[in-house]
Amino acid sequence: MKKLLATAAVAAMTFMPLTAAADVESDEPIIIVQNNWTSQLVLSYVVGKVLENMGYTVEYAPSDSQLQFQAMADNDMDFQVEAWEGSMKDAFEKAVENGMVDAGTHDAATREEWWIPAYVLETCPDATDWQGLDACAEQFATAETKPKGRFVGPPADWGKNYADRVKSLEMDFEAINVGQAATLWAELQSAYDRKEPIVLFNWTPNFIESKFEGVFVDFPEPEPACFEDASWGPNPNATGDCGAPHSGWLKKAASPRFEETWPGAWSVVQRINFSNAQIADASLLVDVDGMEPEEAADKWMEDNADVIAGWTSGS
Ligand code: TMO
Repeated sequence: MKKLLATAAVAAMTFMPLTAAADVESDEPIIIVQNNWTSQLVLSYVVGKVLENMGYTVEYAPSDSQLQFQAMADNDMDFQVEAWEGSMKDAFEKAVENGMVDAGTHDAATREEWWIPAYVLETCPDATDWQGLDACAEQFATAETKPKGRFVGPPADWGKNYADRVKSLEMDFEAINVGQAATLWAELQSAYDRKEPIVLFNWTPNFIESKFEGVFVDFPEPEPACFEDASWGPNPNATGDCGAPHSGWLKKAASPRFEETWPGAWSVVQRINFSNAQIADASLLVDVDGMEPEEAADKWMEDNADVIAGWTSGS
């Protein structure tokens, strides 16, 4: 019986990934941060599974997209795979000053901004620009907001207060935040089906671009002066009269203890580098194909085996 078990163990090991090894530097769990949008959840599992296949112990911890950075600076959490410039720049940079590690920038170019379906341009032709959109604000009014237009805003923990931007730009809109991402897409689907005007928070890369035709609304590009100097921007009397970057960064973040505690894992996470298509695919598997995030991670890993081999080789 003992011999049989030993044989089975050897056989099982033969089929384990080449990188599997019991001799990792530490068995202490690497705590991977999870947020509340789809690509982040899927890709967190991808990173976790890759590290587990190498023999590391991984735990997942949900966190607020703003508070997570200080938690990493404090070594309470260890890794975040998707930090977005448009919504997280300030919290990210503040945490770096406090010891959090900037673990590198992905190739992906990102945008997080007000977005309209293409049919909106039939009734509001200049809505690709914030002033053109504002001129048609009443088309977007609901019983709750009329005569102002409704901007369907993101969950409050995604960092930006769009009510402030509306005020700074003196727009005829009211920002109504949803509680979770799924509500954004439900609102979009229901408006889309009836071709009703809607303007909502959206981002790229995301599954939306493969399912709905639409465009981002251009606001003034942000510069530090927008938030410090009232005279900057379209409203000479207010700060915050600008939008999110039209092409923003996407970064990884890590705890200061990461590199010294798990050097092998560190060299892998440093090599992780997502393209726009890879991130959009991760969200598509869940939001269009209906998979659970963890199941989607397995499928993503299957589809991107060569990408993962690139991260793990040389470690
Ligand atoms: C942080 N997000 C990608 C949802 O804008």
